[in-house]
Amino acid sequence: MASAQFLKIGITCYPSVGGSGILASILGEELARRGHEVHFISYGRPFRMPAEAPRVYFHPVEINDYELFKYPDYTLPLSVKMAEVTREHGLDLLHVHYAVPHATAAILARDMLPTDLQPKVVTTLHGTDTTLLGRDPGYGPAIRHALSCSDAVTTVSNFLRRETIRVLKVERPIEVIYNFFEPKEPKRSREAVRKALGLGDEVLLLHASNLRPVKRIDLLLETMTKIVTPVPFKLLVMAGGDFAPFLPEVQRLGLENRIIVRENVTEIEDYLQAADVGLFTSEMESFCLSLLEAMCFGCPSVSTAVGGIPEVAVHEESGLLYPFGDADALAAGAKRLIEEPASRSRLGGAAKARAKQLFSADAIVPQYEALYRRVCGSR
Ligand code: GMT
Repeated sequence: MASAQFLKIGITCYPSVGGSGILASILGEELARRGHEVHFISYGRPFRMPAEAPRVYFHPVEINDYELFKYPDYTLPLSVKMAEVTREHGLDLLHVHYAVPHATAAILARDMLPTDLQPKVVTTLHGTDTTLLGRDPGYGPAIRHALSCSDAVTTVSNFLRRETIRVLKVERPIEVIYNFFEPKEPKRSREAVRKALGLGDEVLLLHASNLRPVKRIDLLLETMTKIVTPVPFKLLVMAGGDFAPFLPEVQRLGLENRIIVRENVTEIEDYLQAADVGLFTSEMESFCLSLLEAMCFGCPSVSTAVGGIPEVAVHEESGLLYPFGDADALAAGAKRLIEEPASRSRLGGAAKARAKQLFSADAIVPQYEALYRRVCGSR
């Protein structure tokens, strides 16, 4: 068990490209930087987990594909690994990101251990664990149970807190701790990156997402077809996944010369600094980490005003927000920012200041530390 000042923290998340895994990775990195010991427990090394940082460890979960099982099981081996790591390293708490199946596994791990070794369990909901799976009768009751057995539950926006109470009928307290982003120094200059992308003086729009259906790439492409301006512009899609399935539609719409795709980029800062305007067309976002990442580089976004997005950027102040599905309005907003460098710089400057004030590591990580210390009580 850790000293009162520094804690031993297990973090479980999905290691693949996705907002919850990214947030969990950067949180782990920041906690270790502040002196805590951080143990990532997952089936793979989280995508943005720091390579060789002090006080950061990774414990892989082995998954067996027993013949008897039609579907491989992850929840039980995960819970066994969580219990094992807790016992061996004296973890104070398990912080799980995304409820399914991580919160259930953590509760089980805690129950497997003798009372004096039991870790506290903190569950952070990120979005579709409430907005999609929470509504599924095959998952909802299990999520609700895991939340009621957690020592603390957080959501990444007020929107998601309200939805969790409404959808899952949760009666226990839920704390909102916003996502954060701490940009690293870009490795290349803006000019070098733009040159490598084949750009001249085009205004560069940026869309970054994992391309899941909720991101509504169809609406993104439709919006692109509606931006009519004499100012040259292109769209860079930073795809967390395979963009190939969208290429036929890109061609059908005649957008092949307007769109540049980069898949599974790790040095995102290089590209963020090269972008001028973000473009996000999701039908649901509990927060939208990609929008925040753009804000950190003074890049204002044109976005749908869904879910928690209005808590991240404020319309006409630090971004432009329009109703979901309104491709005409989104295109008009993008056209305005393409044509008006002064508006870009005003909204971008405010976006950067807002990101620093509300969504930086210094603003957010102490909130998690305070929560951990509270649930760990006198430890
Ligand atoms: O992609 C993920 O890892 C999780 C995903 C989801 O669907 O739950 O993303 C959510 O978590 C991100 C980090 O907190 C948020 O920025 C995203 O807005 C949120 N996605 C949705 O709500 C659709």
